[in-house]
Amino acid sequence: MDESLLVIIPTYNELENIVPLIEAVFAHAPQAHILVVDDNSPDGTATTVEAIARENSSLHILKRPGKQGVASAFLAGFSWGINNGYEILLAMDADFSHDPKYIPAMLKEVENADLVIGSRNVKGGGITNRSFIRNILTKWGSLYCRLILKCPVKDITGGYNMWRKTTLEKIGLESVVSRGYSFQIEMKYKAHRRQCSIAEIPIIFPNRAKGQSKMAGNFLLKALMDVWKMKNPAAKRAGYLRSPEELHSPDYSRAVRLGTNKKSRLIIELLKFCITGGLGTITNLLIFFLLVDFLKLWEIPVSVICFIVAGTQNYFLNHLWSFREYTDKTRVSVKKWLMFLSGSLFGLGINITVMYLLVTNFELPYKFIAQACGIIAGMAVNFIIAKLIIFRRRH
Ligand SMILES: Nc1nc2c(ncn2[C@@H]2O[C@H](COP(=O)(O)OP(=O)(O)OP(=O)(O)O)[C@@H](O)[C@H]2O)c(=O)[nH]1
Ligand SMILES: [Mg+2]
Repeated sequence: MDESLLVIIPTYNELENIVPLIEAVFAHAPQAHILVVDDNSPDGTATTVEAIARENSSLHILKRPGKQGVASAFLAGFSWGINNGYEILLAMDADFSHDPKYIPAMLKEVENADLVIGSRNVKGGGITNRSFIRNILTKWGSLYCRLILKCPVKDITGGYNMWRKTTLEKIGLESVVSRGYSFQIEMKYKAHRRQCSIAEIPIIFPNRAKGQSKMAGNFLLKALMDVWKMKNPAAKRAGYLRSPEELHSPDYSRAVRLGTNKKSRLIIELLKFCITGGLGTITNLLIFFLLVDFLKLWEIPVSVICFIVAGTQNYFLNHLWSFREYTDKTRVSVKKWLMFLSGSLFGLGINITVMYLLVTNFELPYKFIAQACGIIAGMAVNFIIAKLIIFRRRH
């Protein structure tokens, strides 16, 4: 393969990894050029790379003034590579999760493909040293995206990808709006939609050994929501399938920020609210079990205690997590806490009323259906009270 190869590595505080990684890339692909895209890492990653680049003309650095996120770093790297005439562009992380030993195999594969993915989800690939939960999320997350987008890629969230310049041009970098994990999904989905041929080769993906992760946990949750926006016709509304002219209009980025985020934010808040409610229920049951079954205390006052403790936990979790964009994290107000407990009590009232009305007025095959409807109605009322009254957005 004699087409020119550029390896693009975004960095933010990767001082511990970057030098050995550069050496490893050159060891496995001596003909390659490397572009490090650094966002002014406080640990001085850029200074170290610059020192090596002075001695080695195959190493380049793109310095940006501040942290702008990994997706934007890749896009900047791709543009730089295309403008400088590289034919093959390989994106990889700096933390050794993407082992450079796979580069020769990827190069071989890209001879007959428009995009080659270093894949954790094909036979022979996998993840090591990562928590069970993250493994499951990676596998099921990819499957979920595949089903929704009807896109056959098995590792759609992965970031170790070898692109032909022509593939990136077909996608149109200016049309890519996603950030975080969604960026990886959008790029591959667009390649698939533009009829590009996609190959996946197995890679073993170890967790990062050195340095700190910069990926926020909620990026994954956001990515799971974003896939719905990538589909037609929602995609058009959300800006995923805009024409280049529209993308360059001054109102565009604002429209995308406001338009796309509103709905997905509501869904994320609702999900977080439900998770918080579930955790509250567990706390409630645990205390009840300890006090009533172990200590043999009287059920009725214990129920009240359980309600107050679980309600308080819910209030704090919603304050700090579910609605954190609206709340001033340093200020927890007693008034709002009491309002939250009253709201929960009201929700409980709705729950019991709905359940009672259903049981007395309808012939249900199972009574728990009535209770389930009651819970949903109670939760919905609780959520509305929390969102519109207790954690209302402040201007
Ligand atoms: N230029 C630039 N690079 C970034 C930024 N955020 C992360 N990176 C780099 O992007 C790559 C991926 O980031 P990671 O923190 O490893 O994200 P991740 O692989 O999803 O998370 P872990 O599995 O926990 O490591 C690494 O090389 C980071 O240094 C950023 O804002 N700007
Ligand atoms: Mg990583």
